[in-house]
Amino acid sequence: MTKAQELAKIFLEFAYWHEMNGVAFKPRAYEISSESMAGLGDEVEAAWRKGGVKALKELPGLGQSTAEKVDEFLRTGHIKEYEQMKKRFPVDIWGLSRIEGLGPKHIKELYQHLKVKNLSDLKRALQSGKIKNLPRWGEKSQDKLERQLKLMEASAGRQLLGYILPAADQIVKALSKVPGVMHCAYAGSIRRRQETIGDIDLLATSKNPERVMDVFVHLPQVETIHEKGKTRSSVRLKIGIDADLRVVPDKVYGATLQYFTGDKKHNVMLREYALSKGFTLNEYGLFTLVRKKGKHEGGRLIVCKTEEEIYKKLKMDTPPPELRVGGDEIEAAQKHKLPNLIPYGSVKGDLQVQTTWSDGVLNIKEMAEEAKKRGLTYMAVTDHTKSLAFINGLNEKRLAQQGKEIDKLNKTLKSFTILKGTECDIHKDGSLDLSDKALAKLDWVGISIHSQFKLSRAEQTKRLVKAMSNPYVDCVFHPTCRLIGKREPIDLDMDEVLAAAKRYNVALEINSFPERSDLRDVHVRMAIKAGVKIVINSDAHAPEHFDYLPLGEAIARRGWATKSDVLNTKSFKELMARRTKKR
Ligand code: DGT
Ligand code: CA
Ligand code: CA
Ligand code: ZN
Repeated sequence: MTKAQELAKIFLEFAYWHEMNGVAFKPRAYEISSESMAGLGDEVEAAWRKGGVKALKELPGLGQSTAEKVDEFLRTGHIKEYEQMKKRFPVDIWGLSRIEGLGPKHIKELYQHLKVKNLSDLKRALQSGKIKNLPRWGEKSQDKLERQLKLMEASAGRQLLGYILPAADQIVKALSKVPGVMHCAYAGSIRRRQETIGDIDLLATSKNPERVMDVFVHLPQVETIHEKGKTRSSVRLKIGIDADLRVVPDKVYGATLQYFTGDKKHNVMLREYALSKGFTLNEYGLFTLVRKKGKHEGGRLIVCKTEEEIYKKLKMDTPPPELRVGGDEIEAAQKHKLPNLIPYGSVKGDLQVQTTWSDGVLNIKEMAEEAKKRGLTYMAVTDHTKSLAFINGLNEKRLAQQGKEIDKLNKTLKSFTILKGTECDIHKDGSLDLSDKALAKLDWVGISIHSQFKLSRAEQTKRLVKAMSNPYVDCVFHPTCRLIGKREPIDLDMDEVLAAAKRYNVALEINSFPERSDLRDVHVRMAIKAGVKIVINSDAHAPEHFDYLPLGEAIARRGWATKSDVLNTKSFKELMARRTKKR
């Protein structure tokens, strides 16, 4: 764990601890500090080095007492108050809290009654069937806990793209600087921007491979060395994932990059196709096929320094890595019918942003400034609504007050526009959490489900379609409500949802938040075929979350989306002009 990650863990444990003890306000404040530490990463220590407690207090999500704790931790490696808490309650709150639905009260009860301190104790308690006999728990809670634990374990060992990509970028940057290195890149599932990553596959070309290997295994990100060789090394990174590096001669770089980018199915299909064209393709390169005694064998190497040269030799276009899944991309590449994918950096405005009006860490003005700093030209403020009382969701009155604040801000901001929006909660019966009158005054209405995830497919679909039929709705946020490793998607008839989206002119969101990644790539492709527009949002609750937008663009690309399929690639004016909704 990095120091920032450790602080994120400590603050979350404090939040749970205070919640268990019925302390008011502190839990949420600590939770915000925790999220902020995780988001800021190395910036925390950098700020502290520059200006101590005072500089820490300037960071989003930190106050006097939390800033002092960060200072104590960075100075001494410990926090006294935390250690005292751990003595009184020696439970791995962090580990247990990763199970969706297991809140502070549950963790406390499991410890008090069954001495559950960590995940393996919990598994044992589940197997013994003791949990269902606890007061207020019962069969249903026990089943639910079992399901959630399985879901978490299924994703164990794989990590979210959003957390791995920055580390991979850093490593490629560091290795590219090593003298003698000509090319360096990551391949594998990261290059294809898959939603989760098993391991990091790195490639480099160099006249001096040993020097590259030396630098690689001694990078500050490395925890342990599994293996160090002349052309291949493998390490474990501190962020809990393995990374492999292969160093190859420059003349086979194209072939090696192609091979290790995969995916496996794409490679198998491509090799079959190559054979039919009189070539053989493997990780060492593209070779002409020669016939010896009736058998095919690899012959002369065809030098391909780039991937494009390989695909070109095979008389096809190069599918962007995001499309390489072993589906119809190879046929499309042969027919020169690959889509012109939406370029990274195309999103001009973020249409889902939370502020301190509900559960965000910055106020409207600060979020707008942060968005602008990142090159965006507009954003919609979409705080939650009153059904979500525990995070201070807005009622009609507060929404109107917020609108006035936004009007004032818009007068002062230059070349940036704030839209008055909402993330309006959808009730069980498909009605919305705000009155039509309130919705009519907004520029941007997003709706989303935050409860009743287990309804049958028919009921859930009916609920969402009814909500979409409200004339003021612009977009469905995180449509399937999935949380990777934590919550299964809700059961929807996607064809029916898409037909309704088309009928009511409602866009569907790609939520770029790493654990959401919702819609998924396959849904995006279905949506585009159905003529439904897509919106790519960060769902920012803190400024650094704006940096997730390229992850959403990656999902759009994996779903074959072009720029014109995505509404918020348009300027603010074009976006407003295109909307047909009456206001
Ligand atoms: P991951 O690591 O599970 O997230 O997924 P990948 O796709 O990065 O898979 P990985 O690391 O096992 O292998 C990297 C690439 O190497 C893979 O995408 C394609 C290529 N590759 C690995 N094994 C084979 C194989 O048996 N046959 C072929 N054709 N390609 C392979
Ligand atoms: Ca991999
Ligand atoms: Ca690998
Ligand atoms: Zn939401």
